[in-house]
Amino acid sequence: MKIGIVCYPTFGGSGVVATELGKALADHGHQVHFVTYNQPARLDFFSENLFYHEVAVSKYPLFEYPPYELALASRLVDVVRFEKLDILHVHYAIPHASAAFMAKQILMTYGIYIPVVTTLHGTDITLVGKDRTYSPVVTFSINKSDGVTAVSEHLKKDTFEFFEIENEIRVIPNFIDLTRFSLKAKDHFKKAIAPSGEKILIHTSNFRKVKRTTDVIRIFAKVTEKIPSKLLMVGDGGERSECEQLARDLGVNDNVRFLGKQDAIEEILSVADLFLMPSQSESFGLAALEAMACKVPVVSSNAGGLPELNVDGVTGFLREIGDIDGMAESAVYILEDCERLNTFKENALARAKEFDLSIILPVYENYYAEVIEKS
Ligand code: GMT
Repeated sequence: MKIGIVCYPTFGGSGVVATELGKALADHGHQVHFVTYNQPARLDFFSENLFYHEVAVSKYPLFEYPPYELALASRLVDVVRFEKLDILHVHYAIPHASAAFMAKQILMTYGIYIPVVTTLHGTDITLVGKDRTYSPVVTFSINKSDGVTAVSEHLKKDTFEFFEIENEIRVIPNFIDLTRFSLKAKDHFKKAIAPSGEKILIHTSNFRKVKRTTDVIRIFAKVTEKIPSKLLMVGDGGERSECEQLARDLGVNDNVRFLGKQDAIEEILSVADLFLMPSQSESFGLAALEAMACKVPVVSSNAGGLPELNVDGVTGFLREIGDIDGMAESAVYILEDCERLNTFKENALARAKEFDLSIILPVYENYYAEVIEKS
C-alpha cells in the first residue's frame, strides 16, 4: 500500500507511535509518506520506502496565527494526488483529522477518493478535544473519518462519552519494538548512578501537569526513607523546575538526577528497578510499556488506560490518582525483596511481549485493507 502518515513530529507519545508504525510499515514493503512540519524525531535514516514531505506555513503580517491546518490540507492534496496514495492515517485528532477531511473534499473535485483513518491518542480527546473551543470540529472530523482507532478501551469509552460519535471506533493499542527496547548491559552506567548498589527509580515524560511529576518526587522521598535509592527524571517540560525545587525542599536532591530529553531511552531504562507513572490522565501509557520491555516494573495511577497495561500485583501496582503514600508503599514492597523484585521484572517483560510490534502491525495492515475496501 501507499500510506500517508500525518503526526506531530515530536518526542511525544502520538508522534513516536506514528513514526514507529510508519517505519515498520516501510520495513514490511509498504511505501510510507510522512506529511509533517518537521522531520519526525525518530526518522533520521534512509529507507527506500520512506518519504518525508514538509508542510511549510508561509508567514504574512496579517496572520497573527499562521493557518497550519490549511497548509497541511493543501500539502495533503498535493501528496495524495502526485504520490497516488491509497490511504491517509492521521495521528492525533487536532488539527490533523479536520485537515484530512478538507483535503479529502478537495481531492473529490479531482475525482479522487482518499480514505482517512484517524487515531485518537489521548489528550486530543480527554483534555484539548473536549474543550468547547474545538469540540464541534473534533466531533465532526471523527464522524467523517473512514476509520477511527483509539489506543485503549478507556479512550474509546471517553470518546463516546464526551462527543456525539456515530462512527465505530476500533481499539488498537500502543506497541513496542522489542528488538530495540530490551534490557541492555549497562552495568558501568548503573555503578556510576548507584555506586553503593542503591535501587534506581525512573520517570520519563514531557513534564506536563497531567503527568503529576511532583508526585514522583514526593513518592521517591518516601521510598528513600525505607530503601537507599536514586531517582532518574528523564525528559523536559513545564514542571521540571518545580520538581527540582521540590527535590531540594524535601532534601532528596542529591539522590535525584534530571537527565533532560534523551534519545537512547532503552539504555537508561536498562539500569532501572522501578518506573513511576502517577499521571492524572493517561490513555495508554507508552512510556510505561517502554519500561516494561526493559524489564522494569511499574507503579502507576489507575488513570485512563493504565489498568489495560499495568496488571495490578503482577507487573507492578495501580493506585488512585494522587495516592502518594500508597504508591510509595507499593514501590517499597517491590524493591525490598530481591526475589520479589525479580518476579515483577519477569512479569513486566512477559506483559510487554503481548504488545510486540509483530503482533500489532498486522492489525493496522488489516484495518487499512478493511477501510480501503469499504470506502
Ligand atoms: O502524554 C504524552 O506523553 C504525550 C501524548 C501525545 O499525545 O503525544 O501521549 C498520548 O499518546 C500516547 C500514544 O498513544 C499514549 O501512550 C499516552 O498515554 C497519551 N497521553 C495521555 O493520554 C496523557
